Amino acid sequence: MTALVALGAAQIIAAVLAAPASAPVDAVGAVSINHTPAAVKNWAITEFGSNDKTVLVWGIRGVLLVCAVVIGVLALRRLWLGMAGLVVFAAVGAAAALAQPGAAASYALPSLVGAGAAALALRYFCGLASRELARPRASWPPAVTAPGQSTPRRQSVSDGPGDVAGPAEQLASEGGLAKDDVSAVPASGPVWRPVGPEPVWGGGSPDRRKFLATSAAVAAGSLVAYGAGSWLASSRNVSAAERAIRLPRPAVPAPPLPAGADLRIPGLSSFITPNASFYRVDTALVLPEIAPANWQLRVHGMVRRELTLSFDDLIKRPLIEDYITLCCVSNPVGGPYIGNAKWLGASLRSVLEEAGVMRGASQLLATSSDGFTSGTPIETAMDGRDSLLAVAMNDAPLPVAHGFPVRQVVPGLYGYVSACKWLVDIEVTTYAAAQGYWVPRGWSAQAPIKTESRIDVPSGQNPVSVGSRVAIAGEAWAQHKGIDAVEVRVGNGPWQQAQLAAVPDLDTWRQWVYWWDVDVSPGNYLIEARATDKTGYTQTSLQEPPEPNGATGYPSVSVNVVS
Ligand SMILES: Nc1nc2c(c(=O)[nH]1)N[C@H]1C(S)=C(S)[C@@H](COP(=O)(O)O)O[C@H]1N2
Ligand SMILES: [Mo]
Repeated sequence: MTALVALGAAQIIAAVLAAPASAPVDAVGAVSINHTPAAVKNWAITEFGSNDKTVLVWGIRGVLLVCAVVIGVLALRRLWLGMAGLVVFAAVGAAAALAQPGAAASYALPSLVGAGAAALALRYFCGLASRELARPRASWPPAVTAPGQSTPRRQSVSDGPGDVAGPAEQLASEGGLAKDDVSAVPASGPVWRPVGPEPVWGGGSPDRRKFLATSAAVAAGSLVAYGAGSWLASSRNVSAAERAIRLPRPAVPAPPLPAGADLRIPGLSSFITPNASFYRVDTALVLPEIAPANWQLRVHGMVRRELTLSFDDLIKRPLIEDYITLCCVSNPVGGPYIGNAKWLGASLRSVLEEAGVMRGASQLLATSSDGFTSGTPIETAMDGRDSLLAVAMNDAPLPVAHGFPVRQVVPGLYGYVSACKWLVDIEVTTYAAAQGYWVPRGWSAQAPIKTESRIDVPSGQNPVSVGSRVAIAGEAWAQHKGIDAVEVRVGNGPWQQAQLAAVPDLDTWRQWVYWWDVDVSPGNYLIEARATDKTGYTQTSLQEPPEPNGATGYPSVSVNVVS
């Protein structure tokens, strides 16, 4: 109960402050993301993918609930013990909020007000409960609820879609909590009827009824506050500003998309990845919402002339459009953290030339509004490839999740060293002087994308028949080098040349297909692929994990051949 009151009050304050990052759950989440050991974080990204944050937020709410039970039990013994627990709580929430990038002193407010409200609730409920405790014992222990009976109900409540299920589940567990609190109190009359779904507040003393009624009212009020707070925060977003943007025509349009770029084989990923299904990897629990009117990019450090660009300044520059395949270093062999889009943006090189990079500088340290940093080799950013300060993705303004209003995109480098989203600052520096976010966490300071391939079909789910013709197809990539060949082998048979699809330029992945006439005897077969890039390098068979600079090994799929 106390937890609900605290969260409800805190969320409202966070919304009023228009600083979602100051809400305790999100702040604690953000801090835990930044302090999670890299191994755990990598595991979370691989296990839960883009759902890793949902899991984290629910984890924090779970921990909060457990702590609330402890505080409640303590408070029943000694009120000051419970209060002390709340103080610790408020301190953790406030400290986490204050640690957010750009935090003002007011960021501590949601946690403090939340804890204050919780303290009032705690005192009130303890008063009621202790009066109840003083009552004479009747039948103890009371009839027990069959464990299986209330549980299914809770689960069915939590089965709904994320946000709707959230508070409802909390209410359900909170109901359980209140029940447990009260069950510790010897009660008179029939308390626990052996039925799950019906509420237990039937008989009992007036105090008891008052307790339960007030609990229900406070719980409902807190949930409404929590919901309203979350809604307020999300309604103050930048979607209107995003819709209002009119994108200028590119000075350098993308090369025409060749007719055969998409092989259109069922099960094969499309050549262009739609924005809605583009993978997302970042450390942001609350997506930064930056209105273009408030956006600025500062370019400083080892430059002759410091620059500050507004959004208008940026899109008035000649814009370049290009197809570029973005890839995450955490992508395992055969994995999903890769996507191809048509980007539009200002030339990063031209901005750097205007600033005048000083001799000796080696690294561009890009910083996002939420404090993430990526370190890009200056040499790569300036060697003539389409390094972009991107404002659009597939003919639409950047989605907020992909860095609105401006992000960096550099073909040929993994995202963590090149693709800073919500970009606000570029410092020209050296590798000796500064490290990007992931470098002290065990990842390489420099990370060019490795020449790799993926098999999309067959998926291996269904058997294939002897005598049939099966498409073995996928993608291969070696951004800014280009793919020269893909080979496929079945079982331990000879490597066979796959057919390559057309590509607009060297910066994208390339589809391929090998038509397999299934002429083997029934059984299980391992299909493997390997790519060769235009420098003549063939991807290695050596299996390496993503850490520290990208997974290697042949992609493979096991198929069952039947007669
Ligand atoms: N601000 C910010 N930018 C970021 C990251 C981040 O955590 N924060 N992650 C990087 C990583 S690791 C990758 S792989 C790409 C992913 O870009 P996407 O989410 O648009 O696919 O963004 C990069 N840019
Ligand atoms: Mo990444």
